[in-house]
Amino acid sequence: MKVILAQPRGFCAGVVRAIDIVERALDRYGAPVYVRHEIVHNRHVVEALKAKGAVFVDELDEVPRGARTIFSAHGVAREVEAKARERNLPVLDATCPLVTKVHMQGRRYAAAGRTVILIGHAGHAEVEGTLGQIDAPVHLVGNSSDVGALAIPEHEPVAYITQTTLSVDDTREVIAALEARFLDVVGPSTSDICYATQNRQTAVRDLCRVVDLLLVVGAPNSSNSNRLREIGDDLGVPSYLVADGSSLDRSWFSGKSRIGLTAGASAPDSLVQDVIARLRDFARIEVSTLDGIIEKVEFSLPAELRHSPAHSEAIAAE
Ligand code: 0CH
Ligand code: SF4
Repeated sequence: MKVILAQPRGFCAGVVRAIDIVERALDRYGAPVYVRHEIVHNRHVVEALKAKGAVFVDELDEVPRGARTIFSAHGVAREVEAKARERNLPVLDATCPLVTKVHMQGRRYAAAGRTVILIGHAGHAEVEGTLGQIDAPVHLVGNSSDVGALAIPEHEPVAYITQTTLSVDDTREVIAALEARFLDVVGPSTSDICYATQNRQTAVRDLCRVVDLLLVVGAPNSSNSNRLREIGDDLGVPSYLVADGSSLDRSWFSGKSRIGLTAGASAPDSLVQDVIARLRDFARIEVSTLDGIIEKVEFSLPAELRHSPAHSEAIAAE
């Protein structure tokens, strides 16, 4: 079997930064440090950090007063920030700067008198955070049929913002529906879908032209990973979201000779290697990488952590 890897795949700059923040906080302040929500949506990453002394909580009520607390890469609502102040928690914010940019954009549109529409998936952590970062009513739409149901007059000035990890194609359709429904619509030139999401989706599309089965390494609750699997399915390539090598089912590969392999932005490379090792149990394989974009994006760390050693590469390899 040929195994062809997508380029780019795996960790994005926001995930590297978020994991570094937890690692460096542990180094600098010692265990425990508390993390609200999974730092990124990957159980292996969470378990590796837990083993080093991070304590993951769903809500800030579970954090002892005054204890060092980290917000996840997906961002939080303003009421969560307020709760942290009320409980006197020293906070390190691992919200990806590209998510923060969407918060600021939404606030700017609201301040300019526009009704803000967020394109995103109800209940997702990033969407909850973005809805709660704008001090004005925000309307959430998940797809183009939700646009028809919006209780906003057609002449009202509206602006859209988006979740960062959506399908580029689906979002284009929702924006077209908004433009058809409202007379005065503004939004970011393409959308707020981030560079990493777009690049990984383009790479999967290219990969699907040359493979007859697609494996996406990622967690079931990872939005960007799910979108990669859907692209494969939409292109008629049988596609599976797998947590690691143990998720593979030998029967999937019967009659398949070219296996595409990619990973969501929150999936460490060690899990990709684990999948490759498992494939070796099934057949003799030859591994190559399809040409694609080389990413060079890096985000700076909070000032108080800049001088501690970096660790995300170690986590990626664990
Ligand atoms: O793709 P989602 O947003 O579910 O998150 P993830 O899998 O943790 O990947 C990192 C993206 C974080 C926020 O954009
Ligand atoms: Fe940031 Fe994009 Fe990565 Fe999300 S997927 S953490 S927005 S770079």
